[in-house]
Amino acid sequence: MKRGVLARWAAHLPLTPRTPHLTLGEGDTPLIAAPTLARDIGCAELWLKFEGQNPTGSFKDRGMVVAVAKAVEAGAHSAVCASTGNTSASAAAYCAAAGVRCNVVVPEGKVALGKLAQAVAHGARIVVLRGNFDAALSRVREIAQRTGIALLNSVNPHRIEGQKTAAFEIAEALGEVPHTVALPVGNAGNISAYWRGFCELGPRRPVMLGFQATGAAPLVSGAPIAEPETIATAIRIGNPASWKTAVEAQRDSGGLFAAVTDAEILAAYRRLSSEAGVFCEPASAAPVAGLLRLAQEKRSFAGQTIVAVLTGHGLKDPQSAIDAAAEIGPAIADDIGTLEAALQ
Ligand code: AN7
Repeated sequence: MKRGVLARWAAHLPLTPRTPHLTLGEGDTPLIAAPTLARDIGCAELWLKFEGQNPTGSFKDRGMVVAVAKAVEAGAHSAVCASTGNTSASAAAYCAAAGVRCNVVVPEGKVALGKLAQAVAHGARIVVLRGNFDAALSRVREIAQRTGIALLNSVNPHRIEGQKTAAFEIAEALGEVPHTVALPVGNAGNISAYWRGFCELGPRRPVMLGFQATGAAPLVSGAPIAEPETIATAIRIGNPASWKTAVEAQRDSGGLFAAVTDAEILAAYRRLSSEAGVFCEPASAAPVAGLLRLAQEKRSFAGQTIVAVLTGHGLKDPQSAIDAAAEIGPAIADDIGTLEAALQ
C-alpha cells in the first residue's frame, strides 16, 4: 500500500507533477475503542482517532507534509511558523527532510518539553517570544508577508488540505461517517479541515463538537481572549485564525463549542491512559472531557458512533503526566525481601 498522505490521497490534494514526493509515513492512524468511556458517555461506540501515532506525534504532520512539499515546489529555501509546540516540531521535521531552513517562534515558558526537544533535534532555529501564541502568529504573518518566507501555520491553505485526510480515513475505517466527531480547538484549523473533508465525502456529515479550555475559550464566549490560560498549553490560544471556518463547521453541522475546565481535562487525560491504554497529551483529552460533561448535562448520545480526535501523543508533555500521577516513592534497597514488600 502507498505510504503517506501525499501518495494515498493524491487525487484529493492540490498536487502537480512538480510537487516533491515528501513523506515521513504520516497518516493511517488507528481508531481505538474506548468501551468504558463509551458507557459513561452513553453512546453505542466511542472511537479514539489517535493522531499521536503520526511521525512527530501529532496531527500537524498531515498538513505539514503538504505545506512543506508545496513550499519546495514554489522554490522556498526557508520557512517560518509560530507555535504552541506541535506545529514547530512537525515543521522542523518536514523541513529537515525537505532541505528547507526552519524558523519557529514560540511563546516564552509555555511549550511542553518534548515538543521543544523535537524542534531542537531537527535543527530548527528557535526564537522565544515574550508574548503568547496569538502575538507570535501575528508577528510571523507580517514577517512572511514582508519577506516572502514560506509560512507554515494553518493560515496556509495547504495545511488544511492535508489535515482533511483524517476525515477520509475515519469514513473508510468505519465504513460510514460517524454521527458525531469531537475535537480540541485552539487556532481552529483542524476542526475546519475535518469539516472540509466530510463535506467533500458526500451529503452525510457528522455533528461537529469543538472543545476549548475554560481559560482559553473565545469560540464559546464569542470574543477574543487577551490572556488565554490553561494547563493544556497546545490550545492556549485566545484569537483563533480559523475562527470563521470553525463557526461554519459548527453551525452547518448542527454542532456546538463548549469549554471544559483544566480539572475536567486532567480527569479525562488520566482515564484515557489508565482505562483505554491511550496516552495522549492534555489538550487531546479535551474532547473526551467535553463528551463526558455533555452526557452529565443529559445530552443523549444513545445509539451513536462517536469519534474523538486525540491530536497529540502523551510523551510530548511528560511533566503533565508526572504531575497528574500519584507520587513515585524513593528508591529502595536492592534486596529481594525489600522489593517483595514494596510490591505487596
Ligand atoms: C495537541 O502547535 O496551535 O484548533 O502551534 O497541538 O487546529 O489549532 C497546536 C494546536 C489541538 C488545536 N491539539 O488545533 C501549535 C498549535 C493539539 C495541538 C490543537 C493543537 P487547532
